[in-house]
Amino acid sequence: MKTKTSQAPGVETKKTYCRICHNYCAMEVDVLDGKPIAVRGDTSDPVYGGYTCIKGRQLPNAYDHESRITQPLKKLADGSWQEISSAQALDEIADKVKEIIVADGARSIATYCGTYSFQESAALAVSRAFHDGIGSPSYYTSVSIDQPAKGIALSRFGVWAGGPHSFEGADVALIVGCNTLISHFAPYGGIPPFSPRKALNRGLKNGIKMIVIDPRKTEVARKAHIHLQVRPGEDPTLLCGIVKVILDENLYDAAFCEQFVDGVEELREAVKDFTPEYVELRAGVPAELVVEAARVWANGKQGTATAGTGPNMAPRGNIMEHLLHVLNTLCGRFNKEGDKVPNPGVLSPTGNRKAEVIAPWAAFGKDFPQSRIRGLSECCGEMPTAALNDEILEPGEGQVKVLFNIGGNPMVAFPNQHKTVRAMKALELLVCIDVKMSATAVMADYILPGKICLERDDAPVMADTWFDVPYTHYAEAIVEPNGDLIEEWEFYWEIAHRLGIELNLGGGILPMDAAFGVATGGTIPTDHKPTKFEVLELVTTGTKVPLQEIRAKKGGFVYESIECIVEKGDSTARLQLTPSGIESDIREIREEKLSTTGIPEKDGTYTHLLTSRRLNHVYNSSGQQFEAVKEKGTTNHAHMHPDDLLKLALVSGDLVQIRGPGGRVTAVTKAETSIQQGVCSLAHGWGFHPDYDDNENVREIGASSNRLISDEAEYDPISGMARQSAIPVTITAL
Ligand SMILES: Nc1nc2c(c(=O)[nH]1)N[C@H]1C(S)=C(S)[C@@H](COP(=O)(O)OP(=O)(O)OC[C@H]3O[C@@H](n4cnc5c(=O)[nH]c(N)nc54)[C@H](O)[C@@H]3O)O[C@H]1N2
Ligand SMILES: Nc1nc2c(c(=O)[nH]1)N[C@H]1C(S)=C(S)[C@@H](COP(=O)(O)OP(=O)(O)OC[C@H]3O[C@@H](n4cnc5c(=O)[nH]c(N)nc54)[C@H](O)[C@@H]3O)O[C@H]1N2
Ligand code: SF4
Ligand SMILES: [Mo]
Repeated sequence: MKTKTSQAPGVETKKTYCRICHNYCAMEVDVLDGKPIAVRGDTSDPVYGGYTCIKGRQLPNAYDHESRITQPLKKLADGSWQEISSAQALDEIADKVKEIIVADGARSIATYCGTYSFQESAALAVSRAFHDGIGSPSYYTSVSIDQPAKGIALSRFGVWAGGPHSFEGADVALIVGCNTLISHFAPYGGIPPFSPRKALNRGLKNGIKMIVIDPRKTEVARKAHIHLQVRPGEDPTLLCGIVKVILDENLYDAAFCEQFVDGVEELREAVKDFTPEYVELRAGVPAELVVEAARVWANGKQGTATAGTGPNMAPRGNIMEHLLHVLNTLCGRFNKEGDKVPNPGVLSPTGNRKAEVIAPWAAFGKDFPQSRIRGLSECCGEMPTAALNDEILEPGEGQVKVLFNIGGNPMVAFPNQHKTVRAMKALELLVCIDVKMSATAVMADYILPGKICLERDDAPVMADTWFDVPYTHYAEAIVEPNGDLIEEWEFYWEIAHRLGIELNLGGGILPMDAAFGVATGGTIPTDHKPTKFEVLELVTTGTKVPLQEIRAKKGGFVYESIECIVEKGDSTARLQLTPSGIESDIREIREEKLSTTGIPEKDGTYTHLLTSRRLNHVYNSSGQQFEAVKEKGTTNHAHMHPDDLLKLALVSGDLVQIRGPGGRVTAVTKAETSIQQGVCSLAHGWGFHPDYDDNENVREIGASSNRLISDEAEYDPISGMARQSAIPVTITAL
């Protein structure tokens, strides 16, 4: 590997990218004796230009922090932990899996891929192949408790093959509940997250008009031309109102709709009663601002309407995402014939883009594997995570008995924490791949220590088309593994090997070594365990540049030679503004009974709507253990308007009890003028679990928002997702 020698003797500087979050910032790491001693942003990187955040800068610390698990742990009958070798752990796990498949069938073996499965770039493909190999549909990821509406909406709406407009060069952007300056999350067309403040400021300098819909004056909202401070959960109402103005005032691209779109008149009929006055009453946004936002949005030429987690987690996320497609489509915000696609992807298969519609497709329902819970089914290729607890607890054929929790933390991430406790306890085998003793790992039968990113090879497979330019980066392992560690893909390979199951990655079958025995039909090479590079070659088959060449670059690189111009299309498929179910869903919103202050009566009585948010210094439940992070805060504050605190005779720092549909927690308050009265904003991923935390230690470990949430009281009928934002709660002083 090409390295630069710095002044200190023995120290080598190596290039990599951070995988603490999905932003994949390019970094330089100083390595001494196989250990990382310092990290900094790689200022020579063409996309990131040296950008990093506090979380990524903890990487040297993460390598040998006292909280790190470096040896596999097995729970003994008395509840204590025994250190064992990974070979022994894998043998025992495989034996148990075999036994349970014979007794109960393959469906009883489940995987939950959490956020760190998305950072190890082979984890998703290999775990999926394992499930296909054993024939178990019990495959779950965090997507279905994050923004499942994104996939659902596309499957019903259809997709414009030329792709959406990007933020770069746009003159308008409509951003709904997404705070990229903190989260580095940016769905298509949102603020480029790679150095987000710079990108946003550049856009503003070029005259972009930002319309931000968020109950909170967020870091992004502070930069907005128009901030619509919506009542949590009322985005569908507000977006219907905006659509109505655009249709009434003929501000839409009639020619584009004529050629490629069905349902304009049906949509006009569906939203006709969402007058600006109705929107004002219900969503709390002044009528004139609704009209102004619609005009500013529709009068732009380039720009995309996108949403983040907030409105996706509030009720009716599917309609909300659908309405964003409606807005983009009505205004023709797509790359058309002859337009340049800024980044068609480097690791993605070669292919031209056409000016045409990819027809809607079936993604859920009766033709897919059925959940045994609440009438749900597999949705967009995975089972609904919000129903996993019940799949574990509900006896009968198909009951989940084994859970592989891969880089996730169900105890704080799943809705209804009390039920999650019961479910995790009920499992016959819980295996966690983690780096620390998380609230879920503490309940495991085996904990397998994962590698941190500096210890492994990866390529940014998931982010391939997120970049603004054809950029990619192959990161090689640059430090020695600090213990008897395992990668996520490798876990599945090891278990498959012991079960005699082949792993088919689409791009080909993963090699197995000689001990595997007879290969099926002689198709599997039986001479070696694959290297990560070989696995990634199969994960990314069809790259526009050979992976070998990308690896040889050492560092991030823009492949200027990859050009993509949208070609003339030939499909007759059309985008669907009102696919089956949408009109009645919209009508149902309008028919809901409201109180005189515009609040839906079905929500009953409550004092606040609790909303989700992200904090800069932590990544969900990751990072809390580091000293530099602790200095930023050791709890997730319940942010409330100062007048709301005053009404409870409280000040910032006092304790409150929050009661929700799923349970109660104690939280530490913090006054925030940027929040409306009646709203409480609380980050998730904090607290431990009910057997361990109480009112006494909330200042040290925070409060779990999922203890407040019920997976049964209100959930999406397609994805099963619980109401995870805009939750009616009652807050009292303690
Ligand atoms: N109420 C409520 N619930 C929510 C949300 C919300 O906003 N509100 N958000 C939802 C969303 S968007 C998501 S994505 C999910 C998140 O759901 P999860 O992914 O289940 O939760 P995390 O807290 O991200 O868990 C990450 C785990 O990975 C471990 N880890 C850290 N580094 C590594 C590593 O390098 N390798 C491995 N193998 N493990 C590592 C951490 O210690 C931690 O235990 O939660 C969802 N749940
Ligand atoms: N620093 C940091 N970065 C992270 C994470 C983290 O924990 N910390 N988590 C990562 C994960 S898993 C994900 S999925 C992404 C998420 O990325 P984002 O979606 O950008 O997440 P947030 O920053 O929580 O922004 C969501 C916004 O929605 C608003 N909101 C809440 N309820 C509603 C509502 O009903 N309507 C509207 N319009 N807005 C609402 C909140 O006030 C908040 O500003 O971030 C990722 N990045
Ligand atoms: S934003 Fe921070 S945590 Fe995310 S990749 Fe960049 S440095 Fe790492
Ligand atoms: Mo997420």
